[in-house]
Amino acid sequence: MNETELNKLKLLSAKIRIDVLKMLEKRGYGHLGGSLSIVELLSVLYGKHMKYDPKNPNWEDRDMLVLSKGHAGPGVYSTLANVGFIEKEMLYTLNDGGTNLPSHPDRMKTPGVDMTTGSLGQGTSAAAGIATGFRMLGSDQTVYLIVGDGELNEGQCWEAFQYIAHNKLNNCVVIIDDNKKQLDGLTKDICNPFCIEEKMTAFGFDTQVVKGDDEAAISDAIDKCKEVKDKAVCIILDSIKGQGVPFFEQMDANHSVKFDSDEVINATHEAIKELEAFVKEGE
Ligand SMILES: Cc1ncc(C[n+]2csc(CCOP(=O)(O)OP(=O)(O)O)c2C)c(N)n1
Ligand SMILES: [Mg+2]
Repeated sequence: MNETELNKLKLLSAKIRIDVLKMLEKRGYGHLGGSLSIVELLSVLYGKHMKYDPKNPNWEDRDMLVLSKGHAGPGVYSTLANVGFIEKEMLYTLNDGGTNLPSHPDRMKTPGVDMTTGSLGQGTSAAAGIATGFRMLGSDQTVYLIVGDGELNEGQCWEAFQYIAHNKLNNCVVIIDDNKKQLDGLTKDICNPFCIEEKMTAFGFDTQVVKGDDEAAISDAIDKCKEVKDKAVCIILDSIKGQGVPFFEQMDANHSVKFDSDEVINATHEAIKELEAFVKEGE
């Protein structure tokens, strides 16, 4: 990837991160850690790889995203606002009564949301079904599936992975956000997934591991997935829960954060200030 393209993605990552922070602060609470760990991934997907039309969200030939770890909805909403699917003001309606931005994605409510998710595990089967549909239609569309490392506790994930691998559905890019934490602690302490890379390889996937904050590496990994023929593909994101904001990276309980203390609010404002300066300099 050339420097201009990389800079464009880094700017998009910064803008997505800013809006996640702003919308959650405005709400007063929310799923911060797992939204921030996929910011660079979302930037690379929507900034470079995915085929979509914000003016026509239901365009039949689009690529699709299934955010199986649906609680990271704010990450996706912020992305959709930055690529033109929704207005930025809408971000501040998160979780309001009657909102079109529920905390977990709902494809009937939000333009650009391709699958309703939130009950962990279920998005994996939905993506497997979508990929099967694309295959049956002879379409070259791709579905990108984002799964959490804690979500791997759900047996349904492994059924879906086995199906995807067996059917060599390389039009379903399985991306596991290995941010090492789940709701209430470290994934390895709660239900150890052991080596996810070895597991996915054993399940029959062509598996790559990339740093979760490295747009160029993530993009290269997606390019490599496109070259794999006759085999399912998996990317493991070696990410950090709370990624990109040192204060939140270091916070122990950063799954759902309350913005009710000066410490949290000041750290949020400081991060937004730095990110906005980065965007200003880059544009
Ligand atoms: C079936 C189901 N059980 C429990 C929950 C509650 N829940 C929401 S997020 C979460 C932890 C998920 O951890 P992980 O997949 O690692 O997500 P991340 O670290 O990316 O936030 C849990 C248990 C849920 N949404 N669905
Ligand atoms: Mg996790």
